[in-house]
Amino acid sequence: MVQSLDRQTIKQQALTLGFHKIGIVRLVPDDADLSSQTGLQQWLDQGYHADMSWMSDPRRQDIHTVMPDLRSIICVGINYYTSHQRPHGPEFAKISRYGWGRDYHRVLDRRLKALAQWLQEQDPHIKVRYYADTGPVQDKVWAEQAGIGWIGKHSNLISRDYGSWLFLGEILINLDLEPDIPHTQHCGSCTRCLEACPTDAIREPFVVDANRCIAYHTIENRDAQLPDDIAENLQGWVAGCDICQDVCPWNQRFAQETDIPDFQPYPENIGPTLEELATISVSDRDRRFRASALRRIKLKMLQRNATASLKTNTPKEQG
Ligand code: B12
Ligand code: SF4
Ligand code: SF4
Repeated sequence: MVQSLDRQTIKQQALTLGFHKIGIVRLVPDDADLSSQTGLQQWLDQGYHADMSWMSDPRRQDIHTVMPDLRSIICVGINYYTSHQRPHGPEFAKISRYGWGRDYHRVLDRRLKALAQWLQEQDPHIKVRYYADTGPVQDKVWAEQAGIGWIGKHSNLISRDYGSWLFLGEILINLDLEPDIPHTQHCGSCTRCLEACPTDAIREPFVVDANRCIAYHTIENRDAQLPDDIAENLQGWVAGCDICQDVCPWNQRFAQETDIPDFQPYPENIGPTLEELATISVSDRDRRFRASALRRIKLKMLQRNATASLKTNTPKEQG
C-alpha cells in the first residue's frame, strides 16, 4: 500500500491542469457510508427522480461498492461562467449556461484523465477511478465534504469564489490523503431560489422534485408532450433551466469569467429564436450542437420544447 503523497503537490498539479477548485475527503470508517445518509433514499421513495431509474443504482449510496479499496476522494470544480447574457424578448429560446459551449463531460474527462495518470506515475501501487457526472457517485455531497463549497437551497453546490457555475468531478484513490474541512452553509435566511422557481420544483430547501423541474423535462423527459403545468411555465427555456441560479445572490456577486476556451458559447446558442428551434432540421441541430452536452436532447425533444414555449411565450394581445 502506498503511504503518502503530499496534498499540496496534488492540488498544484490539479490547478496546473486547469481545475479551479480542489478539495480532499478522507474516508474513515465512521463516515464511510456518508453517501447513504444524504437523503437520496428518501428522495427516491418520494418518486422525485421521475423516470431517471438509474438514480436508484445502489452503488450511489455506498461509495465503497464503486471502488472497494477506496481511501480518499480528490474533488474538483471547474468554472464555466462567461459574461454573455441572453437577449430579452418572448421570441428568444433560452438555453442554460451548462450547454452553451463544449460538452463539459469531455472538458472534465480530459483533465481528470491527465490528473489520474500523473497520480499513477507517482507510485505504481496507486489505483484511481475518475468521474464527472459519469458514475453512480453523488458529486455535490463529496464536493461539500471536500470544502469546495456548500449545497445551496436550490440543491446546487455554491463556492465563495465562483458561485454555482461549477461543474464537478472527482478521483477516487486507494491512498490516505490529508483531508480538507467540509464547507459550511451560507444560504442563511435567503429563499430567493425557492420563490423564483416557476414550477415550485424546490419542494423544500435543498430538495428538488424532478417531476416539476424544467431542467428535467427539457433534458430528460422523452414523452411526445410535456405536462401542461410545465409547458405553461417554460418561460422560453428549451434546454435546461438557470432560473434558480440566476437569482442567487452568490452568483450575482461572485461569478467570474472562465479561462477555459472550450466553455465559450457557440455563438448561435445564446439567443436562438423559438421559431427556428421548433422546426430545426437534423443537420442544423448537428451543426449547432457539435460536441455539446445538449446532444442528449433529441431532435424531437428540442422541437417539442420550443413549440411548447412558443405557445405560452407569445405576448398577450393588448386589450
Ligand atoms: C439527477 C441530476 C439532475 C436531475 C435532478 C436534480 C437534483 N437536484 O437532484 C435534474 C435533471 C433535474 C438536474 C438538473 C440540473 N442539474 Co443536474 N445532476 C443530477 C446528478 C446526476 C445527480 C444529483 C443527485 O444525486 N440528486 C439526488 C438528490 C437526492 O440529491 P441532491 O439534489 O444533491 O439533494 C440532496 C442532498 O443535497 C442532500 N443534502 C443537502 N444538504 C446536505 C448536506 C450534507 C452534508 C449532506 C450529506 C447532504 C445534503 O439533501 C438533498 C435532498 O435529499 C448530478 C451528477 C452526480 N452524479 O451527482 C448532476 C448535477 C447535480 N447537475 C448539475 C447541473 C449543472 C444541473 C443544472 C444546473 C443544469 C441546468 N442548468 O439545467 C440543473 C439544476 C436543477 C436543480 N435546481 O437541481 C451539476 C451541478 C453542479 C453544481 N455546482 O452543483 C451536477 C453535479 C453535474 C456535475 N458533475 O457537474 N440534475
Ligand atoms: S432548474 Fe428551474 S425549474 Fe428546476 S428547480 Fe431551478 S428554477 Fe425550478
Ligand atoms: S438563492 Fe439564496 S437560498 Fe437559494 S441557493 Fe442562493 S443563497 Fe441559497
